[in-house]
Amino acid sequence: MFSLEGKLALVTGSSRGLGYSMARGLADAGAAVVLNGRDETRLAEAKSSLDNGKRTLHAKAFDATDSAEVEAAIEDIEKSIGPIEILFNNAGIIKRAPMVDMPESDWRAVVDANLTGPFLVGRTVARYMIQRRHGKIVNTCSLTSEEARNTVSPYAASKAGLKLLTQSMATEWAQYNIQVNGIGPGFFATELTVPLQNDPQFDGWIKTRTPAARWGDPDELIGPAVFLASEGSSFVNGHILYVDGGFLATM
Ligand code: GCO
Repeated sequence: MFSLEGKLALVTGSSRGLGYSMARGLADAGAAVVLNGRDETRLAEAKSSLDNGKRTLHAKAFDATDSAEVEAAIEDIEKSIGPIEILFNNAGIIKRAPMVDMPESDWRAVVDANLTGPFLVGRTVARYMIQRRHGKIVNTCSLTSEEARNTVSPYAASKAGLKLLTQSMATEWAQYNIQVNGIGPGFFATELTVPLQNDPQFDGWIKTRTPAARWGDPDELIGPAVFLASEGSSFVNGHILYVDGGFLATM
């Protein structure tokens, strides 16, 4: 029930980081995977690095926040590659600054990437999934879907919004046999968190605040991602699956 053989998955923001790891895991579970990013060169490098001769990989560069690009890209994937049966809305950015110093442009860019993008890509793909009465959508949420943290206000506000967008999608699309859920990574060692990993005080806080007493390894997201993408979660709707070493389980 956890095989993804014969399925086509689109993973936005999969040139690097958690999206890259989840894309690799979905491919190893049998899915054909369409990688996505805004930078063609970086996307081609990611596809090449993942290509081990056994994985079925495609690449489609588009900006998930641009509705015209999204609609054209999804139509092209559906026509030239195949029906998108699994969507991971993973693309996202972060800007860190105290709210009183946060440039408005940074606020708008983060909310656009982390909330408007999943809305645009999600509802465009859902139009095709609804016709087929089948689909799986997974939105990359965050610990900040539940709790705030200093200096990441637009990220937290957008990820909290993404939790309720996930529940909204589940509410409207479950009747069409589309399961929409979120995956909530805790603190993982990726490019996005390098400044935090390199901060001895923050690194020490993570290791004491997290019951597992360590940062997550991106490969540890793969099992939960495959579960949410597979028929094993056919009656799971609107759930945010936190993969956080126990961070949210404790005060
Ligand atoms: C931060 C991190 C976030 C966290 C994530 C945990 O600055 O807080 O970059 O991306 O890792 O929110 O769920």
